[in-house]
Amino acid sequence: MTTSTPWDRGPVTAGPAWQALAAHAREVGGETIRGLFAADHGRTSRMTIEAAGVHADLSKHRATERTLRLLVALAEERGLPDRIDAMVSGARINTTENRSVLHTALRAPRGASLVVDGEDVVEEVHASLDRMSAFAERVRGDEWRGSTGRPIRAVVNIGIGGSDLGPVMSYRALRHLSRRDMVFRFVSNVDGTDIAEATFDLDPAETLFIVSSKTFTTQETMTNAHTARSWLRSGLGPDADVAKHFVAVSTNAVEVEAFGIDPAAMFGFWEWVGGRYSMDSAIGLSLMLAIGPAGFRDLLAGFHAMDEHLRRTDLDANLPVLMGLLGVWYRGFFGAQTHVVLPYDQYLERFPAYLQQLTMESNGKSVRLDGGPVDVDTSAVWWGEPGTNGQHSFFQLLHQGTALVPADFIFFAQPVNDVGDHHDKLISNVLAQAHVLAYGRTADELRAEGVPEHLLAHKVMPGNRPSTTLMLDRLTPHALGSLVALYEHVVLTQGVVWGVNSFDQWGVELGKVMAGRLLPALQADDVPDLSGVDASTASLALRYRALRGR
Ligand code: G6Q
Repeated sequence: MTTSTPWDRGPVTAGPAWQALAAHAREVGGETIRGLFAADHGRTSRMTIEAAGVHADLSKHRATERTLRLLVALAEERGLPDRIDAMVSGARINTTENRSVLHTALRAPRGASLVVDGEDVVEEVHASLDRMSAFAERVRGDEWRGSTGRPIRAVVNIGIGGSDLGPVMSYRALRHLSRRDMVFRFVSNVDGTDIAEATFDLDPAETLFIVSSKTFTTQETMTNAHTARSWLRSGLGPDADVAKHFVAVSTNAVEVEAFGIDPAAMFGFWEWVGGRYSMDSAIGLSLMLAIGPAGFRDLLAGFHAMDEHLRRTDLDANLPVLMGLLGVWYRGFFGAQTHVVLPYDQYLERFPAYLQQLTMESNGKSVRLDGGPVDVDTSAVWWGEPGTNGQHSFFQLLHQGTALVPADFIFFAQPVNDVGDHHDKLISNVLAQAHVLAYGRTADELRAEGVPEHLLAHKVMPGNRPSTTLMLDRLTPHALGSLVALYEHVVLTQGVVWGVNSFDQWGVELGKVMAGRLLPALQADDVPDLSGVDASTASLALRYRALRGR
């Protein structure tokens, strides 16, 4: 049964915009990127957009200006402008959880105001930022000390999913700005190896744990938090004041207190911040400890600049909207199953992993807002690795494989580490890859280069493989904020077109319930209760028990 919401637009293929795109795709399907450049010398300047410090070249796409116009018409038909307004003004667009979606309020400037349910959320955000900043200054200034009086030199964030990926990605991205006399670690996996390796060389007297969990009930995080407490007690002695080594980031004060963390050492946020949209809330406390409050505010300013671009720019010049729509184009009309993100910057090593959650947990859906089935393919599988490493592994498939994989190249003009001519070499590689993907190499060109006939077929590079190039000046907190917000809004755009709720994640629940049922069966002293479990799973569970001597 379907239930209507104010934002339902029904099946996307039923509208004229999708039909127009389908006809257009048949017309331009045979065009090549080479051909498009040859026919239009002004293409690059017209298909390049500046947005919040991001210089984006969209000209290496299998798209004409008419394609973009038709895609924009689709976004309009699906109600994207209304949904952007609804989101930023606090409407409950996360309909299945009856929640507002207000991550844009997390980076609204001080003095702005947004009243939702009688509360000025921007005021609350800044009050929270002020508390975080004061705490960060105390730790960084050696005022907050451990139970033995020693200053904090190691910070360990314990969290998972949205409470881990943002903190670890952003710390790795900005670690050149971090306190180099402190170490920062991130523990997420319930596999004991994660916390064991994160703590093995740390001194408990100098270690602060941040338990980051919106719900404060997540199995992995609570298990790791309890283990961290035992590790502290065994290192510092049973009478140590472990409270000096723990703070919490959560929306659940009751559970935080039940764990034994003083609510005064809890940094709150709000139910309208989704986990994968939370790195700029108090969930970013570990990053603030690393780079300082001023750096964190610069990050927020970068997010806000991209939010402003989204809100104030016409759809046909709106970078996140156009990038999102190009993704819809390849997914809907070219059968592209995956999308690769290739940062040519070692500091962005976890950026693809961060985007995997943002994109796939948001839009990996097959049901529309009204409960009806989606009628087109939704989220691509997102993946990626920093360049140039990927060039020596999976780029072969990008260049000559049978799959069409749209790519995003990301790089910074200024190196953080200006070592010899490394940076020029790095940038020559990123430019070369995007060019070669687009243009390829024909048999005639290879012949002219003297390639023998028997190798021609093997060496032909088909080209015509689309990419976006994103160039930024320098990897600052501001630049990182703009980039993350860019992709948040790409996700929003795609979710609105496909008609799904990008802000829930019901698909992750059943596995948690099942693990909760299996755990007692794995641990039972006597005959395990495996009723209701399939034969294969039961057999594996019994074999596991036998190998563990149970
Ligand atoms: C993100 C998801 C999910 C969540 C984790 C951790 O959007 O909801 O990844 O962040 O499951 O949840 P807690 O923060 O509640 O521990």
